[in-house]
Amino acid sequence: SMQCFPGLVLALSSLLGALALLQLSLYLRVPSRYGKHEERLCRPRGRLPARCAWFLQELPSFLVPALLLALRSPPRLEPLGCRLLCCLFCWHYFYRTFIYPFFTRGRPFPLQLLFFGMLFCIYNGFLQGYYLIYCAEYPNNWCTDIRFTSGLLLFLLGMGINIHSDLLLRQLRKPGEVTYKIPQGGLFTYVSGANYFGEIVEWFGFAIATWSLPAFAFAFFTLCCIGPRAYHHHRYYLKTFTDYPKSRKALIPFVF
Ligand code: NDX
Repeated sequence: SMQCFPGLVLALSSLLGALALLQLSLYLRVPSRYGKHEERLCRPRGRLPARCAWFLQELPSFLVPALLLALRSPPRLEPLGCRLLCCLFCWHYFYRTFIYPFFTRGRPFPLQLLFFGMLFCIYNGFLQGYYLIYCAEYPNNWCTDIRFTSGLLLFLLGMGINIHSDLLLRQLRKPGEVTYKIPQGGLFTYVSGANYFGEIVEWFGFAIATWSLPAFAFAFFTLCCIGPRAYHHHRYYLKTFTDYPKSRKALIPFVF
């Protein structure tokens, strides 16, 4: 049966950190080619409806840790590492897999990116789940530790911002529409990438609550992946809409 190999966790986390840097170097100048940054000439054959694409892409991040959790035997008594924290991760991906895709009004998604996205979700789902279920050990009073409580709070706050902002974006379009408009309301009042800001806060909260290398590596990856994307969205809006709110920042309210 499976057990904890600290070397494996270290290796996988380091590779995730390296991927984050690769991502940053690739996408700082040019945005990743999906959504509003996709080239017009892309063959329609190489795409899948947004609904299927997001469902398939994010499913492994829910399924892999959920299966690891279900197959863990004998069940651990420590409730925190094994259950609550892993369930937080699964909870996010439950939303992203089973709720978000069914309401999205996004454009068809490129198959090639879907493939890499899925690989990424398998990798990260395994790393986070494996670490929390087989390796993590917390003292009995971790529930009252400032890292756990503040991290959990940030996680919930970020998730709330992310879901609310996703909803505001969706409401910009009628079903079947594919045009872009200026997002309004919520945190979009302050930043162009309100959904991304929420997601980043969420995963840094998760990292603090779990106080673990894999979770910090993932939070860093998220920052390197969607941070530049928020910046490219911002530039796109400034270029496209002459009446775009001047005081709005790219990612961090009042700062950047
Ligand atoms: N999926 C995370 N890398 C990614 C997919 C792409 O969950 O090869 C990372 C995720 C993947 C990426 C994933 C990993 C790295 C990959 C990358 C592709 C290349 C890259 C594989 C897995 C890679 C290396 C080199 C390392 C191998 O038509 P539309 O689609 O634009 O419509 C949009 C709509 N909308 C508007 N509608 C009207 N008016 C406007 N002005 C609008 N603006 C937007 O709203 C969409 O339907 C919707 C949201 O659009 P957008 O662009 O704001 O968000 P999007 O990027 O689609 O993300 C959706 C949500 C969001 O909440 C975000 O926080 C979360 O997913 N997310 C996204 C990416 C990664 C991630 C979270 C994470 O790292 N945690």
